[in-house]
Amino acid sequence: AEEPPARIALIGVPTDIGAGTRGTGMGPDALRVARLGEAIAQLAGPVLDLGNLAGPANPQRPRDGGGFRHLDECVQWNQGVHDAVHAQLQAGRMPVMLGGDHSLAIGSISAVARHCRAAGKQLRVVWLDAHADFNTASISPTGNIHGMPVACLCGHGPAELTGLAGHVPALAPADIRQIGIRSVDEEEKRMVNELGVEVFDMRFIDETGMRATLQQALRGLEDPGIHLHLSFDVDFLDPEIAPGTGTTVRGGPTYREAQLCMEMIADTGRLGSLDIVELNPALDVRNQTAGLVVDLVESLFGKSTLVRNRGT
Ligand code: 6HN
Ligand code: MN
Ligand code: MN
Ligand code: MN
Repeated sequence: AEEPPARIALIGVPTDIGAGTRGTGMGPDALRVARLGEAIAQLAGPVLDLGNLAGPANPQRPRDGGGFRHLDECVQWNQGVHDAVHAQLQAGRMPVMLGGDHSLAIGSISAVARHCRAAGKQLRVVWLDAHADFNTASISPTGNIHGMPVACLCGHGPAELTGLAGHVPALAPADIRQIGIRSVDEEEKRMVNELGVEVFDMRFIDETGMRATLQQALRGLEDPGIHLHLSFDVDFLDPEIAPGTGTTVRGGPTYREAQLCMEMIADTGRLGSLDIVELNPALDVRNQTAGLVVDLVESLFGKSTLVRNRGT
């Protein structure tokens, strides 16, 4: 019998252009070595691995006069990501980004936003991260663009990055849910609060529990007209279980909390696109963080720990 056509496409984005610490450029291959594609295929059917996108090398420059590090190179990478993601969505496949640092979410989510607008779908973004990634060049303490993607998507940033979707902003703050947040710069906090992004920070998760947090964050996803994009920054996880990333922050979700989070997202049935970002093999221990990510992605694609189906 002939193989059914692939409904899922892996896109490698081997760059650390937006990060302060080098090494996320090796993320895509570390995920392949940990057998990400095979794991997804077991659960969700044939997967097409498109290999790695190409883009400029990391020149390791300091901040420019505008406050950015590597803006031109970051724009080039994101144009490539945008085009690749848009093409896969048009072909009816779910794009899965193998990052790469988190700046690539500007390219991927702008493409998803453009696709949703044309298809009459409503976009919802769930952002799993220790950080809010809501800096602009003028308030960023580092100039690293991986700390700026959410601001860019909401229209706050340079035109080359805010305009990729063809409409500005690509994303309304009301369409974002951030979960796991525990490190936000002072000025960045003001931005997040002024724009009214829904943030389920670690204090909220501690006090409310992961289950009730996710129930709130995923509210409204029953509507079949919704496309859910998940942007999964590996530093969301507690560094005790996920050392292989550059900007670790203590006090993150445990293994089981993260797994429940993925299981509940899987239960919505709305996942339409995915970024896996900030995995840094140069900081990892025997590829264990990559292995953990594959494990969590299995839950995201429906691998269940339920012994008996309780009909939710
Ligand atoms: N990430 N808020 C810090 C900055 O440099 O803007 C850290 C950003 C980390 C970004 O992990 O995707
Ligand atoms: Mn991030
Ligand atoms: Mn982060
Ligand atoms: Mn990070």
